[in-house]
Amino acid sequence: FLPKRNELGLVAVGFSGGQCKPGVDAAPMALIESGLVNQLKDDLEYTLHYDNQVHAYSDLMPASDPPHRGMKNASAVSAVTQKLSSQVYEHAKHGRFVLTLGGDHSIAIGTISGTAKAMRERLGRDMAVIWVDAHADINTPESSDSGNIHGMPLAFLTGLATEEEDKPFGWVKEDQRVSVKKLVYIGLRDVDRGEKKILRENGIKAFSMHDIDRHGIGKVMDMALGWIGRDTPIHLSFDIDALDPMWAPSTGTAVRGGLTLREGDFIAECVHETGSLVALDLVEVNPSLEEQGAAETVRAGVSIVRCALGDTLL
Ligand code: B3U
Ligand code: MN
Ligand code: MN
Repeated sequence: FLPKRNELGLVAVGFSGGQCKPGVDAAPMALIESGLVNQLKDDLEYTLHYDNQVHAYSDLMPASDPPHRGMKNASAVSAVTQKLSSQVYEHAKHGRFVLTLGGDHSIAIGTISGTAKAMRERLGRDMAVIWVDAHADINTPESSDSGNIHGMPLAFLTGLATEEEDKPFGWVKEDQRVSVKKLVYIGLRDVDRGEKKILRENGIKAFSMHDIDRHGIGKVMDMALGWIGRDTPIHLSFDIDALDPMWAPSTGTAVRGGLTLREGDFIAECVHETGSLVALDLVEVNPSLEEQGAAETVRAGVSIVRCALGDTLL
């Protein structure tokens, strides 16, 4: 069920409406300008399917976007993720590996719904999600204190939060969802109280920074991949704030005590080695924050993507 060897679909998403800080929309261009796309073509020998544009989806922006169940920019995030879902689905349906460059983490509502549906259709299998992040991003609109949708994507993707109406997120249907049993977290260290309850009550597998300190990243990856099992397509959603601010300072909600860059790369390498990785999101790089560290944060993002796409040290 592997993606066709070296066929890569790229979607660049310049969208920041899932949170309140401008600048995260500039990340795709910064990543591409730093040479990422050329490296994937030249060093890693991918055949690229890319429409050569950073999507801002301006035509989809609503004239007004009042709060809905406490969610900020609900109509905008809904419209963007629904469109993105079909873009990602198209790539995955053709057997391409799908790389999405964000943007804030709300865009995962689009990417994961797209790949989950394509994997069900192509392989008749439920997809697993590895979510690498300082945060759990599984608040329901009601449990969220911030109202920022980048803290909620997994609630809509797992069906823990639902909507009757098509808008904002009722369009995410059963065949586009992932099971809570097939979700694995790595790197957590800033989880809201309501989210801890959600993780506990649903038996969701999570490896926090404490677990990484205790077992080491090697053992944690063995356990994470063991939980998912073989021959299960995997979507890796990588929030750059999983890395310690020492390596990735330019991100909206940096939290100290995170992964080293090498640990982040190792996670990506291990997931690549399974041969089951079908898609990668890289999100929350914000080059306008901590300007001193912007270049370094972009470099860290490039490194993670290269590792997930098969770059090796030797
Ligand atoms: N859990 C908080 C904070 C947060 C989530 N994701 C990020 N920050 N990047 C929230 O707003 O839901
Ligand atoms: Mn996140
Ligand atoms: Mn985060």
